[in-house]
Amino acid sequence: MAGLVRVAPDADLDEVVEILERDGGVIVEDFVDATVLRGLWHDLGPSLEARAYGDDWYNGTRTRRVSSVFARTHRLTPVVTQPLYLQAARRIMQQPVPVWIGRSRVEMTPTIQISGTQLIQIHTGQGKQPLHRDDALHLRRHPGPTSRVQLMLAMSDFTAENGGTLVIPGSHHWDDERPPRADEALPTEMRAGSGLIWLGGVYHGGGKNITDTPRTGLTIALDLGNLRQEENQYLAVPRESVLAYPEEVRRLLGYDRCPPGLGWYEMADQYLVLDGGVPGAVEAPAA
Ligand SMILES: O=C(O)CCC(=O)C(=O)O
Repeated sequence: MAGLVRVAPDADLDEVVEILERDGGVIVEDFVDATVLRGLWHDLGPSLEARAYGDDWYNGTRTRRVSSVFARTHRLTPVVTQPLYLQAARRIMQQPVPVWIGRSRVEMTPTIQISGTQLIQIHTGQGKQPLHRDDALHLRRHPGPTSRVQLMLAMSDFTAENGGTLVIPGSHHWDDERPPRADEALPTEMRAGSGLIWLGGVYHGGGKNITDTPRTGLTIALDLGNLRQEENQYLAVPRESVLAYPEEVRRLLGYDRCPPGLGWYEMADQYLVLDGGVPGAVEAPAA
């Protein structure tokens, strides 16, 4: 089976969407530049160093994981808004849905949102993670519409030997009766700064690290806005960290109303909470 296609960061969006829909994944070389990568290591490296290994077979007992990533660094705008990632996610997931309101037929387009975020550092001796589909979180049936488009940014080089993410290209087309086999999965090999984008229905998993250096990746999932976030961003990212990001990212963090009307607060768009407050919002009763 052929490995995933590699594209340049300025590749044509139509072409990338076509590859993603066909193969379920794509590797974007030089997804971010060296300055962005250095900044991320500066902010996030210490949290990884301080973190103990996981203690279960799924998350790995020689793997360090750190979440709440948008609270730990304010340098993620160029990552989550990288045009091939964000625009491909929008094109694939933001499909209009027809809705009747009385005798009017209205097309409603869902939002998308940041769902799970994690730094994943696979150390020497970590074995393969079981292959899985991340949209299992949404209890999706397959094949079917995509509810997640995910990124793995290589914070260090990814190789076949150090645990580069294992992916089964095309497996998002399989039905729910076909289990993944280890010999169908291919390792993702990419330089630090490159990114793997894949669809939620694709079987994948962390690889085995038989080298003497860790492999570090930063993963961000974009999900349909009408689903529950995997990681609760309202708890994970304090208001001051949300405000450190531009409007587009704030909305992606969950401060956006998904049509026709999910997530409102005091019957208003929840974004107003960040933008001067919501008129008439409840105040705590006096003690
Ligand atoms: O670390 C990786 O390469 C993939 C990890 C993964 O798929 C997971 O933890 O669910």
